[in-house]
Amino acid sequence: MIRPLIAVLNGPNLNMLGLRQPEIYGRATLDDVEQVCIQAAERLDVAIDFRQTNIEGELVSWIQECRGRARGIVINPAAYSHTSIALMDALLAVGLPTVEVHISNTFRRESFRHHSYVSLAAIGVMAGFGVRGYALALQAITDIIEDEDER
Ligand code: CA2
Repeated sequence: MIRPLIAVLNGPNLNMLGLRQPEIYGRATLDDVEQVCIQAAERLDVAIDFRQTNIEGELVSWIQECRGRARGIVINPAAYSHTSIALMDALLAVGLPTVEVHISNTFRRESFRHHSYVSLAAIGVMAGFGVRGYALALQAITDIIEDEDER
């Protein structure tokens, strides 16, 4: 059996994780986040394609490339969550089950972080669980893929 592919996409400044602001984002680096995802994927028997970019258009292209290739998307759009209609439109266009992840609890922070355009295209949001939110999101997407395959 071919393992279903889940894209794990990360937005701007997440390459700085672990280097600054540990009181908000913890001490894990982006490499550590990738390891969390690799271990979760092995446990769940899915494949992942883990990426990070600081460029909004690159995220849009990566989301579009998921069409016909991936079964689901886990995305931490970082600050683009709060600004990007383009990301929301791309996710709605591909129509894949999507879980939005935020390492911090955005609802306990500044009010401009309380709104996410991306949430309008997501099945659900994991916010505030630290980097383990990525593993929880992969679990949720895998459950959804299994439900789709049983239908
Ligand atoms: O909590 C999250 O995962 C966020 O998506 C992180 C974004 C922020 O804009 C969102 O509101 C919530 C920030 C990305 C990481 O930025 C860093 C900045 C300095 C040091 C380390 C990371």
